[in-house]
Amino acid sequence: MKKTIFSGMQPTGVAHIGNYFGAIKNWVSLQDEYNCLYSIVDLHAITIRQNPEELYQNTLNALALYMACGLDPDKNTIYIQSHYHGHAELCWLLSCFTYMGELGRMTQYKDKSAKNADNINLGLFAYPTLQTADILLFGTHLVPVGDDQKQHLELARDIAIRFNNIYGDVFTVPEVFTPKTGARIKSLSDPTKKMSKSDGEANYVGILDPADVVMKKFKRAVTDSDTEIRYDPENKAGISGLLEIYAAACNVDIAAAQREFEGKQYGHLKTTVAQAVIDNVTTPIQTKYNHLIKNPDHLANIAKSSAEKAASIGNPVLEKTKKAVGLVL
Ligand code: AQP
Repeated sequence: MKKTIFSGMQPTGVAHIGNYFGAIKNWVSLQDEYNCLYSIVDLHAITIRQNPEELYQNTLNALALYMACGLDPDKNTIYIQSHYHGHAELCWLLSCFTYMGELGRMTQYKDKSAKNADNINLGLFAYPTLQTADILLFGTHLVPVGDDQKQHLELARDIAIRFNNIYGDVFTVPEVFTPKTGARIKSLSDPTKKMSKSDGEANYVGILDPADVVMKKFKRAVTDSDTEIRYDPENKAGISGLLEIYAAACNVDIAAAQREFEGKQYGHLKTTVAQAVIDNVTTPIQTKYNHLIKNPDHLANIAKSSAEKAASIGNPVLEKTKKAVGLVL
């Protein structure tokens, strides 16, 4: 029996190379070895106010993007989270086993509530409980995510263990998988922070950015006033961030990336990293994406049949959970 993977991405804007290196690229590499569910987590996206037309379009586009990145819909269950009610239902059950104190300690909640001070809603606070439900619903063994999600994954494990301690072996306790290179791709405008969709255009390179835009963004990347190309995240965050992107784009380790740029100038580093991203990531993905997006009926069919498949895997776990707490089925 293959083990199960669950992971997801929010359809908030177009995915960036951080989402790709931190998550999607690894999803692709794990798709043969595991039974994989990859979701477009639209219910998570609405914890921040979204433009409805944009959310709608971004959700459909994300499906094409997942496939353009190399996810095979015949091997993986690629679906839209809100198409399967099990997520919201299990979230409610698990919210009765999540403490306010633990949710209040989540770094993402603190960051996002600071950025959206006029809309600190219950959904934003409970986001990690919904994420826990997403994962536990499918008996997930492994969750491939970027570094920023590690804290949420620890909470998911705590909730699963807490529930199992009361009711017996209901949930599989998931493990987190983060890649050696690319687990936290840095912002180009503030390399002390992670690259993020919601921090402004200049900070991220979108997977669908045209080549000239990718080049321009890298040329403007914030570095330092020194001249040495050396991997030193503490003191040279910008240069180290660029070396990480290069290593992830070329599938080499950081030491090899650093050796390649010894004695070279910052300008050379920036354009070489940009070209590696264009050649190895954005251009090949865009070619496939532009083809897939022309056939919305095909995408809709995949979304529908995948949601049915997700339900067939999730429903038995949902029932087991309801039964455990004493709900009448
Ligand atoms: N900078 C990053 N480096 C590596 N991995 C990253 N991920 C996100 N940013 C980086 C990983 O991408 C997956 C999907 O993330 P998400 O869309 O669910 O939400 P997020 O983590 O909140 O991503 P953003 O870009 O920062 O979106 P906004 O700005 O909308 O909140 C996850 O596995 C994540 O770890």
